[in-house]
Amino acid sequence: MTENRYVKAWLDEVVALVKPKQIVWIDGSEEQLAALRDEAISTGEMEALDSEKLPGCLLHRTAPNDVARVEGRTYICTKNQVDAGPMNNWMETGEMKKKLIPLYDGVMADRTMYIIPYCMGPIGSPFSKVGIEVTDSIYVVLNMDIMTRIGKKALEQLGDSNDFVRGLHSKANVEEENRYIVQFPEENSIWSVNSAYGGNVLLGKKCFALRIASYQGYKEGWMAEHMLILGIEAPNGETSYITAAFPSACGKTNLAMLIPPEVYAKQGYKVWTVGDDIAWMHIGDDGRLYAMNPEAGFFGVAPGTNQKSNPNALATTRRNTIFTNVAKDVDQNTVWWEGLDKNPPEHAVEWTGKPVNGKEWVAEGKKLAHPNSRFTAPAVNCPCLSKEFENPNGVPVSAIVFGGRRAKTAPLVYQSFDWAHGVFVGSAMASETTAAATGAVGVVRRDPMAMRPFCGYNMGDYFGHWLEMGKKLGDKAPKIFNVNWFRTDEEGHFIWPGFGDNMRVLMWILARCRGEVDAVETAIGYLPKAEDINLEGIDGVDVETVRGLLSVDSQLWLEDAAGVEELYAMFGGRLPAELAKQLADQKARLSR
Ligand code: OXD
Ligand code: MN
Repeated sequence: MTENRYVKAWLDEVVALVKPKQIVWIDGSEEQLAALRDEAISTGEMEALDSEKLPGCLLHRTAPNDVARVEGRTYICTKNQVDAGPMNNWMETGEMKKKLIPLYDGVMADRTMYIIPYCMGPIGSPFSKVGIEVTDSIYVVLNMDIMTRIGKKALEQLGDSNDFVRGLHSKANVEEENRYIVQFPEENSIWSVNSAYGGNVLLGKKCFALRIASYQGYKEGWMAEHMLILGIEAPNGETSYITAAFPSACGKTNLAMLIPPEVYAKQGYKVWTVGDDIAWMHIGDDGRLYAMNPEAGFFGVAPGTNQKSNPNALATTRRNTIFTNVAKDVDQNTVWWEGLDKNPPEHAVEWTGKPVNGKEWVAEGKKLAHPNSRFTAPAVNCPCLSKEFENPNGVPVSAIVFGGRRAKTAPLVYQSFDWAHGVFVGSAMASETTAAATGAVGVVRRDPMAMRPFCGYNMGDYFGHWLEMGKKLGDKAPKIFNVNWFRTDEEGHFIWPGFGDNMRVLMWILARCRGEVDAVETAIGYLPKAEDINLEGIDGVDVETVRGLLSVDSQLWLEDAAGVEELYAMFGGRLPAELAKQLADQKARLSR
């Protein structure tokens, strides 16, 4: 399908290693994809769902040992360990290849090898980048079709260039003890083996668009971030864009697709989604920062998605969607997950494939869907998709928002003093862990810029890159904020209602960007006056509640600063001096 000599030479090496029974190039045609869907259904790899209620939708179950990203087995391999940094697992490039080659040797001898050319970002954009993923999984092909732009058009975008990411995936025997997700940023390549779960195997997503791309951005002067992108259109038709970084499963998809509360809807405000997970950001010709979503679909967490929390996401999943590890409603031939509604199907198949009485199962406190079960849905299905989604230049960013799940410390919202302080705020991010990765849930861990599992190089250098970008942007830099929707009361209940009401906070953020509202200067940054958060029509929250949500406890913040100090100590000489100074200044302000 291509005459590109770099592609051909690499594929020759791959074929010699995996020794496939058969090779199939994915051209992106609907005929080919339809045939693959039929094949997956006929082998039982996928199940077709009700053609009226969920047309074009499929259900897939992964091995029960393979349901989330495996951070412990994810590596950044470089020549020198210091270039991967202290927050990544590392092995020297050659050593890792020696370990992995036997796992790939002949692994496709009785399988078809699919070659998927794909493009991250709109076809024709100068900021898009091409990857080629080799895989032995039809599930991967069909997911990549939704999540990226695949086939001939991606090869055309590549032309005869050598600038493509080489991705080699084999599900092999899905053995946990031999599972490796390995990035070689210095070689533009990714090797993934013994997994068949989304984030480990859809190599365009976390592996390329964050880990490899963050390194490319460092080298080339742009940024790859774990951020949603949304636009708020004012009644006068002007749209302002916000990007926001939150750790996995902290509601990025919900925020990106929020429904404006009545108070704004009736005035004519609209919210548009550009992306829900990843932003590639470049400095535009006018000196502003522009964000583009490199993906073409949403790989969202299913549990908790419902008509109230995120009607746009739910609508997006009603067609041509792949569901992974959710429960099946046998009578309807549809899907169900915790939080979809209060009515689990009686006649159900739970996520590992066992037929059960769903009502009894749930009543016994057991999960019908896996907590990290997912939908893979095409962006074009989304009712609030921005008309700028395919804009080759992306959208201009007014504000960058950081946020995590913090029961106590962080207030509802605050603004950094300036860009460098904003980089400090992002670097100090922490959050309680979720089910998106294997390991304990609910433990506070530091997750700078929500990039801890996704930064493809030394995070000290990454902080330095952020500071450099700020210098280049100068007074055109977006303003930087921090939010926390997750403060809890004494009984552990969330105080802020979240979801659509988060727009009230975003409106304060945009008013700050336009210089329309003043703020209170505190030790940690600029906080809103409680009465400047619009509460018209909100349920159960008054100005006193907001005052509580905005309180800053210096003692807790000093304890938090000790956590930041520990984090910074990990980077040694690679920590930018500016950040050490920011931390010292913040501690001094808190102790005053
Ligand atoms: C995701 C994640 O799948 O962050 O987006 O885990
Ligand atoms: Mn994510």
